Amino acid sequence: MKKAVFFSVVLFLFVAPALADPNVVIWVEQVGDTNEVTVNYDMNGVAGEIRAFGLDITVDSGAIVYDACEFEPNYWVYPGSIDINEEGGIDDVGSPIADGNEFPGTQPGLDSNGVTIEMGSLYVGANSPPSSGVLLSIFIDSANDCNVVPAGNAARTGSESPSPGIVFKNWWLWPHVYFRPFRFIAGPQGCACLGDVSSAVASGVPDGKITDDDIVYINSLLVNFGGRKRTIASSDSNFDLCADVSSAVASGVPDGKVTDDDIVYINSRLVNEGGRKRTITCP
Ligand SMILES: [Ca+2]
Ligand SMILES: [Ca+2]
Repeated sequence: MKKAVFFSVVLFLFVAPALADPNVVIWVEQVGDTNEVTVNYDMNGVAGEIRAFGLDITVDSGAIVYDACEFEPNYWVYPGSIDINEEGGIDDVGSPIADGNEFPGTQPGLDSNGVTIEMGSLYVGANSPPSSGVLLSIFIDSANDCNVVPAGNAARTGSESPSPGIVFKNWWLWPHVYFRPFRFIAGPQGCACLGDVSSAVASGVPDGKITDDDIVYINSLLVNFGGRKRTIASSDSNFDLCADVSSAVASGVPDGKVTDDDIVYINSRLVNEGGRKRTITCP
């Protein structure tokens, strides 16, 4: 018994300084000028300290969260919807986005002003999740600037956790959690004219008009891989805000990535005139 107490004290002395105030930070951040917002965590250098997250991410000013992706693979356990069979096998891993109709206190889900996230990890020791990183990305559709607010969802993590929405490995250290909101800036910034990315097939400098040269230039960015063109995510160094003009071949709404759909959309606007594509002058 004395040994157990001694080791607990020694463990506390070694671990506690690493968890000095502020212990854990959860924050959100817009990716450049895009409609992507990353949800980030920092365990202050203690890998694996957070065993599970139960978070609400909400937006205001009429904005909606229309997609979520790029989930941190170390937090792949989705307790709200995982389906485990009688043999203990997993029939369905489920979804990190909680069902808004499941029980009170849950955000409505995608295509609304809020989502509830449930993500847990079973990994320990050297395999523990990194001490900081991106937990997931959400995508926001908003005509106006809006606040993106992360918060703990106490109902998802139970009363044993000292901080609502977070399950700690070393709960007895009572780490503090700080949630930091972010002001999302709506609309394209730094792009005067969607679709105008180049003045010639290889320049990459906008010239105030949309022509076939812009299409050829975007096409050159989408290098073929096995016959399929790649996707340029907003985090990619080749991402060009002005090249993201559409989410589908006919939508005309940017979606935070450049794909062949953007090319098809621009092409559809350049109506053929006597076999030659027209020029669209930027406003
Ligand atoms: Ca151009
Ligand atoms: Ca696009």
